[in-house]
Amino acid sequence: MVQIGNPSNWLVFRCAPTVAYAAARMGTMRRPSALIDTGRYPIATMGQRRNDLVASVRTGLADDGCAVLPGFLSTTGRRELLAEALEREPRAFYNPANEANVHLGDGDPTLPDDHPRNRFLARTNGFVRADEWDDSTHAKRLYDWSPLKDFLRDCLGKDELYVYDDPVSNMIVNVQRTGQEFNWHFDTNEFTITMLLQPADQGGLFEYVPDLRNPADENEAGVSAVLDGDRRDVRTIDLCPGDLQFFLGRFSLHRVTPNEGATTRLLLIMSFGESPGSVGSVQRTRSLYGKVTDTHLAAASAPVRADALVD
Ligand SMILES: O=C(O)CCC(=O)C(=O)O
Repeated sequence: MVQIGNPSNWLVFRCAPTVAYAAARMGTMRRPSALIDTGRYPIATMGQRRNDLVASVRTGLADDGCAVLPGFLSTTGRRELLAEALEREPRAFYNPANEANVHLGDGDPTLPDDHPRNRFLARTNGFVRADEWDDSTHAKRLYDWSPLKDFLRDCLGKDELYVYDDPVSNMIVNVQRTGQEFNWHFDTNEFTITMLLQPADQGGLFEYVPDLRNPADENEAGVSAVLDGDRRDVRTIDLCPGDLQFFLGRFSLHRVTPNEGATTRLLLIMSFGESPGSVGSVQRTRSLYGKVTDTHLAAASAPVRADALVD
């Protein structure tokens, strides 16, 4: 974590109540840079300040698999991105099954009942799909903005970074209304950035266990321990609106606790990968987003993954 400083206290205090932005749009299309507080985060300008930012994120990711840049979005960015999310939130998809395992996938009848693959936990959140945003939206323009991708690539120390190729889930909003939660799980894509647009008044906290699995080891015993309530390695973050969070969700088990307040929690998620062509599995995509495309069906026979982990 970048900004927290004191690893013995992973629960960051809840931010002051934010202005409840009206959904009214400004009617003006902003440059992507206007959505970012570039005074504080000059990500598009090469130089020492950018280098320092990159170094601080790298340290957070190396130490904890997670880093936060507080107040990354400008006031305009928070307003515009929240307005777009609020407009689409009524069309979020909720899976009536209301439960999922850590792979957000099917169980396996050949494995014991207490194997992580066969342990299903409450998952009641919804998602606004990527195809709800066309290329003219602020969120999509920011996702496709090269200086942001270049900054992320440098923060990750990668030679190249690709927008996650999944047309249904590469840029989504996690919607958690009162009482809703997102169970412990791993991600398919290697790397995600999130931007909190509207927090829960109570609850709705992001929790994670860094590096619980790695490309060579699913660490089923470690996963089972967390599911059984072992909180020794659990870290909790209470994000503020406009914060940018870097997260290596393929290896760190993570969840969002139930929203215990009256305000719907809305979080924008942008996913990236080290290799092109990776998309979610047909089962997982249908279950989470209620839809698959020809791209998912075509990729099913030869999935592109950087490792052999269960999705
Ligand atoms: O809503 C969040 O903070 C986390 C979303 C999440 O778990 C994910 O993107 O996999």
